[in-house]
Amino acid sequence: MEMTLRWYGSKFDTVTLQQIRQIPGVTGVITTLYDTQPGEVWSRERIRALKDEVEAAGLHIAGIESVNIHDDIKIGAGRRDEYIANYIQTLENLGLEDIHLVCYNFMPVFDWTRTELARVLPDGSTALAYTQEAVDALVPEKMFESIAGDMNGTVMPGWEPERMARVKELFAAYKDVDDEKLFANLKYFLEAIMPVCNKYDIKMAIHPDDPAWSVFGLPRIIINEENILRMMKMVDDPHNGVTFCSGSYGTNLKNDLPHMIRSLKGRIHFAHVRNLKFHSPTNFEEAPHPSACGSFDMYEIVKALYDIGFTGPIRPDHGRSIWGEVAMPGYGLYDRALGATYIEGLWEAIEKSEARK
Ligand SMILES: [Mn+2]
Repeated sequence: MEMTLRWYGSKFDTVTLQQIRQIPGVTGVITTLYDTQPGEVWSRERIRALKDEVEAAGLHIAGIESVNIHDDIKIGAGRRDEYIANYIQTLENLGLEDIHLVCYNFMPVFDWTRTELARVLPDGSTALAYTQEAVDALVPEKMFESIAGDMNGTVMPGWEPERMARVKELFAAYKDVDDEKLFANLKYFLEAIMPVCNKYDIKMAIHPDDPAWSVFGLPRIIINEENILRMMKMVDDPHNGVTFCSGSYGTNLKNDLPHMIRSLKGRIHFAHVRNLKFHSPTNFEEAPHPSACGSFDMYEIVKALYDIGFTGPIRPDHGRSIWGEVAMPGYGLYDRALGATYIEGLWEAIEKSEARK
């Protein structure tokens, strides 16, 4: 595995490449052109400039998170074929710049959903949190308003104000899309992009829906082992792979995370490793990474990744806000740095104990 950190670019991120470089063991970043819109072609020049900037700081681009998918592709309507052609062009440009990993998601309307961005924990730190009760009490158009005040002036991925202004319209566009239709539209998209992925060896890594169940009546398909294995089979190409995100699949306590990892051997291209602490099955917060701080056995998760021979990038996922840091919620420096070194420690211990057997 390679330890990485997500970085939104110097115009958007409160964390600098120089700071990331000083986290022990971190050699790469997972980044994006954050100011591009879904459906837009990423130019080679802009990709090259991003790469040069990262490399000048002594790091490299380990992958892109995300190249977002236009809603027309997910809905299977409108200008879908034009947007797929643009997506293929973007993949080609990434391939020409020697970038071989792309994370994306196929969630309708909302990306990840949290109901609090700064739940105060007993130690005074703050974390993102979710309760189903809070979602049930909201109409979707109010979702953005309810959390916008806690964004610390940042723009959060999937929650761009321009997009949220169109929420009502988007809901109407998805009204005939159920799980089966969404699967079919995902298959159509993947079949169209696999040739360019094969040509440039670009690993596509779908991120799970978060939380891993339907919110506001919208279809959600990347939520459990059965569905993700269905997706792997429906386009059976190693470039059609997975971002294994423990904190997203883990929102549903029925998901056996180590078992899922083992069942996806060869298809996990990227891993987000993080812990959650549950107060009830539908009330949880994003905990510090160590097992002792949350509900997951992080050793078992990392061990499963080790056992399947995982060689891709890992990143610590959302961190808490600690030590007074003001950053994009979930994406401060300090707690993610602690998470990175903790995961590295688990990995080293597993590797050495396995070597001595
Ligand atoms: Mn994730």
